[in-house]
Amino acid sequence: MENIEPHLQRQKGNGAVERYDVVVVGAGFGGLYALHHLRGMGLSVRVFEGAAGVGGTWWWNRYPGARVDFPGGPFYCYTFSEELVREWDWTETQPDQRSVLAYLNYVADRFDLRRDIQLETWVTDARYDEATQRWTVETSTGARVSAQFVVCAVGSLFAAFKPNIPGLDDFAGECYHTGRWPQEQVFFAGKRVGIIGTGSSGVQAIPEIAKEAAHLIVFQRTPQYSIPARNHPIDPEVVRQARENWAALRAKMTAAQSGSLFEVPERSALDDTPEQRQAVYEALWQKGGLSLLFSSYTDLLTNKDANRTVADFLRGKIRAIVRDPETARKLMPDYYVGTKRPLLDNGYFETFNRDNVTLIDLREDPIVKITPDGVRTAKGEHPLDMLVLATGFDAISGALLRINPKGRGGISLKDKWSTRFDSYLGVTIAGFPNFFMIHGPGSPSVLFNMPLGAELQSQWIGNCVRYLREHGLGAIEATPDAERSWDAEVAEIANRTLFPLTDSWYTGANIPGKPRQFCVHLGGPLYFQHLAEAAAAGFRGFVLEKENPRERSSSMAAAATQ
Ligand code: NA7
Repeated sequence: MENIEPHLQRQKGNGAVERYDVVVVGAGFGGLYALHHLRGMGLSVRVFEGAAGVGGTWWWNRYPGARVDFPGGPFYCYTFSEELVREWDWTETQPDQRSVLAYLNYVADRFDLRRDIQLETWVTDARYDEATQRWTVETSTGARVSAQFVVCAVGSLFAAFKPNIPGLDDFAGECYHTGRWPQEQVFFAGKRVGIIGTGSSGVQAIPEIAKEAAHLIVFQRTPQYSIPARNHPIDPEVVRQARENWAALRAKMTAAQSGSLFEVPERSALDDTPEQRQAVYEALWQKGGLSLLFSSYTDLLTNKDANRTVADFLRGKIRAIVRDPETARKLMPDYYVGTKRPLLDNGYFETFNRDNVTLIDLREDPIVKITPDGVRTAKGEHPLDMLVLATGFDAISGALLRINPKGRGGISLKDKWSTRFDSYLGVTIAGFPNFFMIHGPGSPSVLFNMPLGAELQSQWIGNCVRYLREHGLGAIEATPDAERSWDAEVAEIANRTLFPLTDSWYTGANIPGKPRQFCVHLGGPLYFQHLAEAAAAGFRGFVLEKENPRERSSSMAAAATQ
């Protein structure tokens, strides 16, 4: 398998230092919009992207079956441009990876973004200099640039996690990680394939691989609930109405808990009789998608008894679909539904009825080691031609830590975040002036409509830069007090839910040795209200420094007039 951390390979170079107002790291949904928005303010912006193309997560995750698992089509895309909404024709309710990547490439061309994006360039280091109030950013190509601001749009699900299973590097067959899927087509036909991992990626990939492979062995550590995606062609009438009412729909999405247009339920699951609940769950199961969790009852994620009702329903579905009772038993999940990333599938449980698919329950039959020929579990050998690692990511904080920026006094992010992933507003970090995150720890990130969330955060960052420029300020930095109370709020909201009770990548439990902390702000619109209020109060919770006169930016006047 190729090195899954190529961005850690440094190259030396001695070129001249170029100066920008802003360096953006990453050219996915977040980075592309940050470039468009900040450049539109008259700022000079340089984007560094390690991949050979734009797209971020959608560039890397090209494994078979990869699809949007949120309400898709015109609702999982940029919202800022009505023209763009009118121009781009989504064809399916759950667009596949190719469609999303094609869309992002269209956006890059449509808004002339490519001229400011440098591809195949990993940011290897970033250091803040207090005297100049600027960051020096180093890259894998040897280019070193200076910028007043750094916007890290590196993605919540970028740092692919390769588990430390004995012998993994000795495997002699083909080996791929779903989050680092090769550009070239991968052929499964006639091959004995093994897949480790049954999260969103595994559950999407397994039915597709099973259709082609001679035999597929699924190595499952934690059984999962999954809901049929029921992907289908988009109703043109839905698209027409969305286009006609875009401003109102955008406002509605922005004000919604998840950033999308789910109907909001009004009843507790415990207000209904078992028969009524069954009817509600069955109707939403037939409809497909996340409505079963988001539009059925108010308290599935806050009340254990309510959650058990939907867990029982979903376990019943597994029993009904999977013909072999022993396989169905192994597939039976037992955590609180929704507290791991909810899964949408296209025939996942049905796949276990195929003759060419075997399920190994690693809780009963753990992996002992990987050999050159396959996987050895406690109960036997499993010869393989190909091994797929669907083992997830060092999520939310992992990609930022791989850059490991050095802030005030040279403090590294690894030191700062050695025990807790503290942030203020999920966008800034005390000790790291003029440094911003899109979808950072402490923001709604993966539990809000991500393109929309990235737009709203980028706009806030733009307002912040404009404020500094208009007031002759050179640096902004969160205070430790503001950070402490922000973290307390994130934890307090999470503790009203069942999320912290489950081991998941939301809590960091999937990465050995990672500090446990629920890193998602679950406030939805409350979060964006906090952002607006902090800005309206003159950037409350921040220390604002006067601009060093020698560092006055050439584009200051342009930015101030926007
Ligand atoms: P996930 O959801 O983190 O899933 C990773 C899976 O890999 C999960 O089933 C893990 O089991 C399993 N895993 C991880 N390490 C091991 C080891 N050492 N042995 C066996 N099994 C292991 O990542 P995904 O890529 O599926 O999902 C991320 C997606 O979320 C993203 O692509 C979006 O679609 C949304 P565990 O549950 O930890 O027991």
